[in-house]
Amino acid sequence: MAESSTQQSQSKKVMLSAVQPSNRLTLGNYLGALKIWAQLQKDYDCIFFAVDMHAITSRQDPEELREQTYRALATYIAAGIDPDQCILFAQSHVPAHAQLAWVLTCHSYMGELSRMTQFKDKSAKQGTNIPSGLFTYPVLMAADILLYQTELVPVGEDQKQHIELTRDLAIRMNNLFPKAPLFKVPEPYIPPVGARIMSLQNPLAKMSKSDPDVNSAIYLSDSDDTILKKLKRAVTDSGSEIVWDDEKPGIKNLLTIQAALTGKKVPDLVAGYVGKQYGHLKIETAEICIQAIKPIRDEVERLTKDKTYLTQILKKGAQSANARAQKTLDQVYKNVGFILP
Ligand code: ATP
Ligand code: LTN
Repeated sequence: MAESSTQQSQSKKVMLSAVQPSNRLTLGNYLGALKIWAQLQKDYDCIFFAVDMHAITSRQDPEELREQTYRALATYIAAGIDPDQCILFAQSHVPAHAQLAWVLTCHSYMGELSRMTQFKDKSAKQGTNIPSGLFTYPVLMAADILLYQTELVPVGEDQKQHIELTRDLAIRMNNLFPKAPLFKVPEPYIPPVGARIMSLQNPLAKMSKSDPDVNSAIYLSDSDDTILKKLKRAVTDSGSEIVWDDEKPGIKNLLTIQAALTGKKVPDLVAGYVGKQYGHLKIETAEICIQAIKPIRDEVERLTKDKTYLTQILKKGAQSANARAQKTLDQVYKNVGFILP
């Protein structure tokens, strides 16, 4: 970070968030996370990273993971995150994340971790040998957040429960060591529109970058043609009227995508579709997606080729992040009774 922005950042609240580089990012990641980060970045001291350590809770191809980590970083920048104003890095470059995670693991309970719906969903898909990292994943996420005295965490709806757990752990640790609070207690920021974009193939399930059905998600790397094809094939509902109705989750999803991308209100969008068919809605949604995604896709392609530039950003980010994280970690180590080296 430039000197002036470092000084400026000291008076601002910390906003922090992250995405797993487990595949190419989706429209859901953009609307639930990246777009919001870019909108809020000016008002906060911002920290964004790629959680490569979270990604290995499911099996990853090593070369692919490295490439997706660069790509995630490039996508942040292409989506409008300013690398001169924000700290950008890879989670594995800051050892304090794993170090604090261990201390928090020793203060978290099996019961509370067993209640995490993401663990239940993902472990159900894993079969018999469930990695224990999948179980302790939310504790690593809590460490990510608490290390930087974060006040605001912009995330999609699915992460709300993990932020609740993070708050519980922060309060528990602060109460255990009451001389001086160790951690700020963070708040989630869940966007009012676009916090839960649904799968195009099953509008009752979340759009997810690790869904094996590539037609279920729009990736930010998809060509214009692919976006159009995927939206034409999107599963819609019985009937033919375009209305906002719980009985029509497929239609609701397309209207939500339009509302989140254009800033228009759902009732205004619905009013424009009186007398029109599902086909119109699909094609117009595709056009809106293409317009939003094309510039991001082109910029990601350009940036991912420039590894020198991305490496430089990662190095600078890791330096700033390590310095800030170490301060919190030292306090925690001191409080739990470790001899500081
Ligand atoms: P995976 O399938 O690998 O678990 P994911 O697509 O669910 O990945 P994450 O890396 O877990 O994405 O999430 C990154 C951010 O994107 C989080 O803030 C998450 O809440 C948000 N997000 C993920 N999917 C959606 C979605 N369908 N709609 C809105 N926000 C989403
Ligand atoms: N668990 C999140 C990714 C994540 C995260 C974080 C988000 C890891 N650490 C810290 C916000 C803040 C997910 O799966 N979406």
